[in-house]
Amino acid sequence: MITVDAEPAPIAFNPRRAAVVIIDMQRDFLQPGGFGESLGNDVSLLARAIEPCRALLEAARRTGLAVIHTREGHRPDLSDAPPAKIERGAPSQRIGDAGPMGRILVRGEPGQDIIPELYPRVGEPVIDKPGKGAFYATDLQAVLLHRHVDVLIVCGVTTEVCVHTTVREANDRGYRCLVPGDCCASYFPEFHEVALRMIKAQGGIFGWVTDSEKIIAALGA
Ligand code: C5J
Repeated sequence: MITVDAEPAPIAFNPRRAAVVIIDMQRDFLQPGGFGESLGNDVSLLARAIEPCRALLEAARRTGLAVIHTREGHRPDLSDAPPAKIERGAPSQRIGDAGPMGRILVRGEPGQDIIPELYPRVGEPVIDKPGKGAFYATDLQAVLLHRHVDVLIVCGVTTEVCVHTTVREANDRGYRCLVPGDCCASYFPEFHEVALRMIKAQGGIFGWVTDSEKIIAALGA
């Protein structure tokens, strides 16, 4: 067992039953010319999460913690992309349109892949998800079940969208979620702050919040 200093309280768990889940650290969200920028966002705001995620990923790999990556994206024929999602907002380019990194948010395109700094290693599951939550229309729950995982360390982007949705989905399924705030980022810094506060409020209504250094220290990495 290890204990991680967190809010609203320290959390103790067996690291053999924990997984680091890295949400959507994709070019489409973090680099110019992708989905994030097409929605009018300053994608440079997400870069702050890369180095803490890299350090945590390295510690997890070194200590044998399970690592799972997710990617938001759709089938090339867009048959799994709800028209309401494609039509939403006033983006300069829509899902499926050709951009400088390939078709926006389409599986198999360079833009939909994970940034090189955090690229998955062989044996680390990559969950392709059509929605914001990593459980919706994916086999994530089966992957966790077969690895006997009951604690999720949830990192990635964006804090209030795909990280939050996944934490909520996981919480309802009985997983304990620990969120290192420095491993998450948002195009809206105020949403990032409030999203973290929402997780740990009311005695940890959705989970626990900490930072990467505290997890790395507890792992003894
Ligand atoms: C968004 C995500 N923000 N990965 N996706 O559309 O948070």
